[in-house]
Order: sequence, then structure tokens, then C-alpha cells
Amino acid sequence: MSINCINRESLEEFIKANLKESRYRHSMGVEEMAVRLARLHGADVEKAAFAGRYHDLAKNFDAETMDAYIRKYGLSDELIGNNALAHSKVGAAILENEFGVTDQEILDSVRYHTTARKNMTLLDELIFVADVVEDNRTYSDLEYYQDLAYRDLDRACLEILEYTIGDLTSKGRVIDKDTLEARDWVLNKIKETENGK
Ligand code: DGI
Ligand code: FE
Ligand code: FE
Repeated sequence: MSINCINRESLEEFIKANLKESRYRHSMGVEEMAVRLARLHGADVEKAAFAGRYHDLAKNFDAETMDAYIRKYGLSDELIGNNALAHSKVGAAILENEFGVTDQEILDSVRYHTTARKNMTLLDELIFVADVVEDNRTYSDLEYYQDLAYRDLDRACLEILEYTIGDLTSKGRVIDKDTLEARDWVLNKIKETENGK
């Protein structure tokens, strides 16, 4: 393992201790899917595996633990009480500060795995998509999204973002600025690629 990580064994223990069984299974599923997508789309397989496996390490923290980490690492107050947005930012901070992960691409792919962002790296897109299309997910269109992810990562990203934005809108929830910027960015990227053909 060439990825910098102070103690891989204690990181393994950390996720086993902190994730519910189904969330642990999901994490293994994201690792497997991230590896598959990395091979198909020419990304770094080792980084994809690592980011996929640990992306949700903070997901099952109780609210107090999450808030304590938000303060400890000086993250935005807006994350307080918001597990959906906080777990990715806190997860990246823990990997960096408590497990000595120095690879910025890995840290960013974990940090932005929930919202996505503009100017996503290949690894960002891969983890964002793998999270949604891993084999343990149970929604009815899973096969459609998996097939799309294998063929066209940008388009998979776009369709997932549009679905998420529509879903959050219908529930009257606030959509993160990064999510909206990601949708505009990937839509434009797809258009430019098509114009270049
Ligand atoms: O952690 P997972 O369940 O594997 O997946 P995830 O990290 O993508 O989290 C999904 C949750 O995040 C889901 O409840 C929708 C929510 N979410 C995604 N984008 C936004 C968001 N919530 C808000 N409020 N705003 C967003 O932009
Ligand atoms: Fe997550
Ligand atoms: Fe996840």
C-alpha cells in the first residue's frame, strides 16, 4: 500500500467500531464499485479503493460526536446538526488529521462525495457515482445507473445530480451550492465534449 496512512489497522478498527453493519457493507460495496469504475475509466485503482472504503467513516456518528468534530477541525457552523452534509467533511478531516492521509485527491473525493462540486477530478466523479450505484443499493433503477456509470461517468454524474436536486426540491430541503455548481459544470462539460466530436 503506497497511500500514506499512519496506521491502516487502526483505521480498519475505526470503521468496524463506528459503522453499523449495513453501512459497513455499503462501504465495501463502494470500494468494489470504485475499483471497477477506476479500471473502466482509467483512474488510480488504489486511491479509488481507499476512498471508496472509507468515504462514510463518519456517517454513523451521533449528533454530539459529529458537532464536536466540526468544532475541533474548524469546519463550517452550517454543518452543525446536518449529518447528510457533515459526515463527508468530517470524514475527510479525520482521515487527514487522525490517520495521516496526505493525498489531497483522496481527501477531496471523500470531502465532496455527498454534494459533488464544480471542476470535479476523475476520482471525485468516480466516488460520487460509486456511492450511488454500488451493488447493495436497492432502488429500482439500479441496473440502469450502473450501466450508465460503466459507459459514461459524466452522464452518470449528471443524472444522479439531477435526481438528487429534484428529490431535495420536492422535499423542500436546501440544496448545497456545491451541488448546483456541480450540475452546471458537468452539464457544460458534456456539451463541450459533444461539440468537440
Ligand atoms: O452517505 P450515503 O447515504 O451513502 O450517501 P450520501 O453521502 O450521498 O448522502 C446522501 C444524503 O445526502 C441524502 O439524504 C441526500 C443528502 N444530500 C445530498 N446533497 C445534498 C443533500 N442534502 C442537502 N441538504 N443538500 C444537498 O445539496
Ligand atoms: Fe456518504
Ligand atoms: Fe456512502
